[in-house]
Amino acid sequence: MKQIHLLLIISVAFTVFLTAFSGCVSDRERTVIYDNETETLSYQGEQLTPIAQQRNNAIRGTQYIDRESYRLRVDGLVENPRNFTYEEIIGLPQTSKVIELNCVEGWSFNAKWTGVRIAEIFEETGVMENATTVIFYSTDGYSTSLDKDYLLENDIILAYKLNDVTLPPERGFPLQLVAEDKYGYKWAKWIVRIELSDSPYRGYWEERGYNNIADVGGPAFERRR
Ligand SMILES: Nc1nc2c(c(=O)[nH]1)N[C@H]1C(S)=C(S)[C@@H](COP(=O)(O)O)O[C@H]1N2
Ligand SMILES: [Mo]
Repeated sequence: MKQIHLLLIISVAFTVFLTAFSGCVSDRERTVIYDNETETLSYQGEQLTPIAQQRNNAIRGTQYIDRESYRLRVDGLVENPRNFTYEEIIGLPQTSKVIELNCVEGWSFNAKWTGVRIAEIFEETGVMENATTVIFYSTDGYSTSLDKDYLLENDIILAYKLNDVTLPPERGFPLQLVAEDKYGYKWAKWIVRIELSDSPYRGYWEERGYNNIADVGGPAFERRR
């Protein structure tokens, strides 16, 4: 009877050890390959966080968007409202930069982002002078906004690649806003519409008390009447 107990304890301990150990190894050594694309783990002397170790966050889980039928609607205060196809977006001039994403929950990761500068989209659609606010809408009902000037002055990009890999569905395929120096909740994923407006706007988390400025290091919450 004693021996059976001992055997049971040993086998349980071994299983626990094996599970923990294998998870650890696969996390550290796995290079994620999606559709024959190999992940880049350093760029211009900077260490990038492997996708497998990057956390993500979404109000209603992963959205699956079809590449062929996808359209990015750009409207509001623009001369030429337009629907861009995925091919049209990736055909625009391409920019890459290494930027850290900081969630207000306290986690962060560093990645190489590749995509199109918002300025290119603005040029294509003829953004009007009086537009001040840019609103991003996603398929999960999420939305957020940023000042037009912030987007232009900082060469903010809409990314379609992450560490040189096409943005995976769980990470926002086809587009995630790379809102440099802003908290993660400004980094809209699964963007399907960009609206130019001349009045202030509060997005999903902003409406629930999060700061509309969202500067990394600044206050996460905002006192509202
Ligand atoms: N459409 C959509 N975009 C979103 C969210 C969301 O729930 N829905 N969550 C935001 C929050 S709170 C964070 S921290 C980042 C996480 O981005 P990641 O998946 O690239 O880590 O996505 C942001 N963009
Ligand atoms: Mo977040």
